[in-house]
Amino acid sequence: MNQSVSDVISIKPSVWMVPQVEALLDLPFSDLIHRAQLIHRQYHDANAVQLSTLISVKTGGCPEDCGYCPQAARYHTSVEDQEMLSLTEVIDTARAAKAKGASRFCMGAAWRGPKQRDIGKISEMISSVKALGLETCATLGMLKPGQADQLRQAGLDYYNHNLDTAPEFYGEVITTRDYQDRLDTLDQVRAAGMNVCCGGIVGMGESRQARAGLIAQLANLNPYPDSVPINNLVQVPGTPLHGTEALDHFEFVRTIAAARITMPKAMVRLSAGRQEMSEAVQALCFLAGANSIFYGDKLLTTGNPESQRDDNLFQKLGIHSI
Ligand code: SAM
Ligand code: DTB
Ligand code: SF4
Repeated sequence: MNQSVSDVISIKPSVWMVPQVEALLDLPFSDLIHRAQLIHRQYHDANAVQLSTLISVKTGGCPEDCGYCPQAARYHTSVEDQEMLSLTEVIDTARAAKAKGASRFCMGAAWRGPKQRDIGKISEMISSVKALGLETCATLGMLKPGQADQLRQAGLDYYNHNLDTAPEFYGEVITTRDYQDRLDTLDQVRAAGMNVCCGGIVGMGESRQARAGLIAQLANLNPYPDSVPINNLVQVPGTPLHGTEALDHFEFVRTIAAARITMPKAMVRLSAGRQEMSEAVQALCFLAGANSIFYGDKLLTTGNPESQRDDNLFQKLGIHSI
């Protein structure tokens, strides 16, 4: 082993500097996967993958300008706006997800943040889903003071709010809210006693250094997130990022491995973009330490592998769901 590889392998910093994460991403692929596997097996059942099902409870018409997002009102995509779903629709979908084996149900809304009048309806959804025996998660945008506590009281277990990318690349993607806004929402979620689900998107034209920057930001949150979704950009016609050069899949796998190494106890979620990945690439992601997926044939507005295909893949790989 050469000097730089052994240096990287021996480091377990409490604060991750961007060059240290970049050094991980630069490792020979097999060394990186080996390192990720060692950590993964120390903290997790290497053959267990957690299943979360998503539902979009309010779709499209969002005032924000996230360059990847088909739900932003200002971009002309094929997504049709949909006002808030009824409580019954949400409960029926959650019941079906549980029957198929999902353990967590995540409700997403295309908002900059919830208005106070929305919180009541969302709270009913959360408590009804929780009553089915599912873990609850919501992703509703930025939270105002007090809202995290209300969601927690309704029974919310996880709040998803992504940093999306490295600070230096962020302005290329989103201008209507800044990085600090996101960090503030995460602080409120943590202070309310909820689990933090926070990750990002790769394949948006960022550099490897920027991917390292994202991972370092996540790993340096104190404490680091309980759940870390790594999304590969789903390119949607009409969004500014449509047409971006696709990220090489090995680079995606490397990003998963870096997340696993820097955030050993977190659930690392192989998130958006699975429909464009072969089974072999997904297997590499599990090998690199991914231990959670979105399960069900739809993400929020875009496609996801059918659950039967995931069941088959798990069977081939000897993976059991949790
Ligand atoms: N509107 C809320 C917000 O942005 O905070 C919650 C929903 S938003 C759709 C949740 C996350 O989905 C985004 O932060 C982003 O990371 C991810 N996402 C959205 N569109 C995506 C796409 N086309 N490809 C990959 N990930 C995407
Ligand atoms: C996350 O990080 N990825 C999920 C979930 N959190 C809410 C959303 C992916 C959305 C992909 C594009 C769409 O389906 O609209
Ligand atoms: Fe709106 Fe969320 Fe899409 Fe950004 S990611 S445009 S905030 S729905």
